[in-house]
Amino acid sequence: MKLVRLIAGAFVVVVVAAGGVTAATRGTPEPARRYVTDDLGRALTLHGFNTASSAKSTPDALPKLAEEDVEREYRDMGTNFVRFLIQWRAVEPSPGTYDTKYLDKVAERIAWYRDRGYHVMLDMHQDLWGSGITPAGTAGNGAPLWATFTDDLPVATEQATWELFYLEPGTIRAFDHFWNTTGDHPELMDRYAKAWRAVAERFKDDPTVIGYDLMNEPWGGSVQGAAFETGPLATLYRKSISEIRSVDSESWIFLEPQAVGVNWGLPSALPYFDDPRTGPDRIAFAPHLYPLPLDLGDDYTAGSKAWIDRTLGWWRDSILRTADRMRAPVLLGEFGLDMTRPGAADLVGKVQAIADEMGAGLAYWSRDESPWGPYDKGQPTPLVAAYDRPYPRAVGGVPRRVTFDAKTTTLRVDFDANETGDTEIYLPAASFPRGGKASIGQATWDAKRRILTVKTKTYGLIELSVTPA
Ligand code: 9MR
Repeated sequence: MKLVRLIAGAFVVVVVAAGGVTAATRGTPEPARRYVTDDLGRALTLHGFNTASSAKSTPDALPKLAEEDVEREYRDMGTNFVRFLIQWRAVEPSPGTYDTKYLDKVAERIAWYRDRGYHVMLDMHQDLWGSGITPAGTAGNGAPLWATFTDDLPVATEQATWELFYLEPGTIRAFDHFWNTTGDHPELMDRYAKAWRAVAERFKDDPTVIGYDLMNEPWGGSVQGAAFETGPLATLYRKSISEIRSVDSESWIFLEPQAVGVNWGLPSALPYFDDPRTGPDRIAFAPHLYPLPLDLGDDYTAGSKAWIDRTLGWWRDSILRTADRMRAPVLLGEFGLDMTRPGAADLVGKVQAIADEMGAGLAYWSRDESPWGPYDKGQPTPLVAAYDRPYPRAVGGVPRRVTFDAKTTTLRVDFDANETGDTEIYLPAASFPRGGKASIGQATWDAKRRILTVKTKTYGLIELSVTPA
């Protein structure tokens, strides 16, 4: 564990240096007001969960989740979004053969979300390449065995934390083959891109599926940083975008940066990606956020709080700069922590406020039953109260500023109205027991779904305040 702290400590120094240099030279970037939009063109605030880590290891690659769980989540936290984990191993069990039964089961779960007004993003999840990196099959997940080539290089099975498996020679070799760094398996990236086409073909007409997250937490093997993001990773993204767009021109495509470093606040080098669809691009940037001091065992309390806040600031600035270069809206695809730790609920509130300020959606890691999740052993954790917050699910215009003042229980949504549709606001029972009233426009309250629909004029700046009814 000492070594881990040492390596991590060195990264902190790099983060500080990078953060300091960028702050000194470029100032704090302003959010660019780009949004993921729905079918009507309304700006969305995506607020939900990663569902679920359990899908990594179940034989059928489906999360341990029943329809009642979706219902409970909606009732308790008013979520409108899910980052739904799928696995390449299940999509393409043998090269070029796609498992339609698996995709049908995914579709069945998507229907549970549709019935409750959610948007679903499919996330092709991997950690540590795939189960084939170790003989027991318990370390990695995602890639099929037929796509796993470690060349019999070792992967030590005892690791202080799961991420350290990434540094093992066998794991690195599996990635090097995939990225065609070795030159031995040029077919693998094409297979992956075509697997995405099969998924897109299945879901292209499903309005509940808002888009596709091409790869979870990409890792470059022996090619790292900018060389990786502008090299093999960009190649994979271009191939996948092209395959997806050959069948589906509507869905959003979500791109992740290299995870190591960027998850902590270091800059990403991901370039702009052209979207071949007709009409405006639908490519979004979907980074993760795991503040390094938390990984090192600190809590969001006293001495560490200011330190964590600083790393959050660096993360925000780096992400906004990359999003600007990519001309893409931001979705925070993962953020989460052990909710039994002191200060955890404060940190969840803080990250939600940062996401609002950035105009970004958020998917908490994760929906699994555990001390990190909203429920543990059937009982709510402190996350339920922290994550049940008022937010504009869909805005009939382009938001300028969204803030919630807990002291006065006022949600403020300023936006430049357009003709896309009504604004829908979710209001929690705890702070808005009898619903809300809108300062302008005509509002209707749906008590069952806890949604206030506000019809305003369709041009000009709208300064909407919502207070308890
Ligand atoms: O929380 C997950 C942990 O239980 C697993 O052992 C680990 C390896 O599969 O993955 C964790 O989830 C990670 C996710 O897959 C990717 N982003 C970081 C998450 C938390 O570490």
